[in-house]
Amino acid sequence: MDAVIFDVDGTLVDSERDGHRVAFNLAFEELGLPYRWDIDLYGALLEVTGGQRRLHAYLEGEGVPAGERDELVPKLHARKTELFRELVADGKVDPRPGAVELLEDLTGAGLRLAVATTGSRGWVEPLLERLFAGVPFDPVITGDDVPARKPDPSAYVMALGRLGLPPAGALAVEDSDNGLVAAHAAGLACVVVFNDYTADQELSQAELVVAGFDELDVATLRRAHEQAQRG
Ligand code: XBP
Ligand code: MG
Repeated sequence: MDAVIFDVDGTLVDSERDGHRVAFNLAFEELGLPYRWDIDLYGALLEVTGGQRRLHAYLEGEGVPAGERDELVPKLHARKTELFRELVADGKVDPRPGAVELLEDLTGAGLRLAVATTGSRGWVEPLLERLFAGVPFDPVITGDDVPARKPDPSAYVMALGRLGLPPAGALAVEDSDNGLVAAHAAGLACVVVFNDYTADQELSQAELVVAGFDELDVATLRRAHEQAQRG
């Protein structure tokens, strides 16, 4: 194992319920739209990855015609991205407990770190700079860099390409069923650190499933990776 590739939303950071969801709602309000996503509804909407795809799917369900959606979604999403950046800058989004320590230990052990997220580069970069300053993520692959969002494997395939590694040379760390499917489809072993939104998802195919980073260290990740290689 030469590298560990991390998902961001729900994995490195608790960003969905009190971050993205809040930003989507503020954007609805600012644009004079009646929609509001409560905590439970947002959990269901998370099955569609990528903010723009999520907005399209929801607005279609609300009966908004395709032409109107095509106009509304980019506007809403651009404003939502700005609002989410403000929430991050205001300290409203935190790393998951133990994430920073694990990243430091992995770097100390000589492992390379990368990011593969379906989120947008407009907020991913400032978030990493603010919450994970000094962590040498390289590459950082975002949803803007790839043709399709998770569960499509393209973010992971691109990360491996940029690392110059075969799938057996790396491990993915994810929080969700969509992320797990994406990692496996790229040929990567995958450890899942679930959260409140993803605890009941189908995660049994993961090499290891844990509730938090306090259950993970460098040796545990190496073991999960080795077991996967032995099949
Ligand atoms: C995360 C997402 C993202 C965020 C919002 O999925 O689906 O869309 O919810 O970010 P994953 P954007 O953790 O599997 O990468 O609005 O920038 O898309
Ligand atoms: Mg995630």
